[in-house]
Amino acid sequence: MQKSETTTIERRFLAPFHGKAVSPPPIWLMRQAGRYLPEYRATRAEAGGFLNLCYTPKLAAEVTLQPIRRYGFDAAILFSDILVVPDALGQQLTFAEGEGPRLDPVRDVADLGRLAVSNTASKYALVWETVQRLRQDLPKETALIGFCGAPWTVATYMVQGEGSTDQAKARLWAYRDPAGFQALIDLLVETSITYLDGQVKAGADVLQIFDTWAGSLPDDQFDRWVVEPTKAIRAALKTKHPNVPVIGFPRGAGPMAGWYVSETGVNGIGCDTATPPWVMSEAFEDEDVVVQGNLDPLLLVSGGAQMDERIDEILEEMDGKRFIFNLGHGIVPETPPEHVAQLVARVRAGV
Ligand code: 1CP
Repeated sequence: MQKSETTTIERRFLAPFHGKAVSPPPIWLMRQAGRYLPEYRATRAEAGGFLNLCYTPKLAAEVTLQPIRRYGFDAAILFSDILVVPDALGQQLTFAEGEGPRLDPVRDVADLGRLAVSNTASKYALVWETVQRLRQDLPKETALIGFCGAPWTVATYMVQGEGSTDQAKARLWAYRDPAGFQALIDLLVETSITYLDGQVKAGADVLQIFDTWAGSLPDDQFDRWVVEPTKAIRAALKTKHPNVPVIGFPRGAGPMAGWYVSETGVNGIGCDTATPPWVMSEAFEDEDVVVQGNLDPLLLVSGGAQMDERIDEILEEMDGKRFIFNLGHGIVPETPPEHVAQLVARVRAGV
């Protein structure tokens, strides 16, 4: 008890989740470890491939720490990928150099027979070991974020077999055979709870659920495949770990974001690039939720006065609110590392 009280005070990242707005706001960036950093590229080469990197706790912990050493972010995010979950379930996954992920697609209920939650133990154990190492190696003032992909977004990759712009194959399965698609989603809900529970037991302070493709569904489908599964995961974790905040990132949810927050019970809402700062500031006022967002990752690439102006606009709009500064989506490989330093300095200088 005493230990958790101490850590809460030491990690200012957690203050907004305890009802306290802090100024300047805590800052971390989605995909803060990655190809824009030369030291990441070196460690990835040492690992001999992306999945090896995810499953080698020493190296995964190392790349998690790299952006913390450079920029002193208020939170580190476990280095892994949302597609570790289908891989652990038994779906064949590869990451070829310079290409996106490729999976042996699941297209119907019969294909689900190839997957099992009982397959996951050895691979999840490696991720949990990474979390354990991180909790030991991180500065004590740095919070540690664990994560998973939301069932809907993970399912879009499992069904399509690769990244896509419209998630057509998953949407069509969901529309044509909702009961069958529900079986896939239920499997993902169950295994995501196990996976996140293990991350918390290993030392994660906060969890984020990435729903990158939430915005590809119309409202009724959004309710069934985005809201309901997230609500189930959130509820199960609340029973196990009532004090561990969960941040949802339903990218592209637009006007459904408020409903997502109130229905799922998430403690933080990640706002995407298209959310106007005044909406971030006003739309969630009636909810007990921390707002996170939302600088355009491409403004971080371009940098300069335009970036500075937008940072200031976000800071001014969110001043006095329970807010965490972030991008509106993940950092891109073209980002100059010195622009990240400039962003952090500007946010830390305050409004
Ligand atoms: O070659 C490489 O080094 C691979 C590039 C890469 C990296 C650095 C991939 C492949 N994944 C990651 C790490 C990663 N992915 C993290 C690490 C922690 C961090 O620093 O933030 C996280 C949280 C993710 C999450 C992730 N993976 C998402 C959700 C967030 C988002 O950006 O939308 C998604 C959709 C993925 C799938 C994925 N993994 C990798 C790629 C290139 C993709 C996208 C594929 C596509 O849609 O085409």
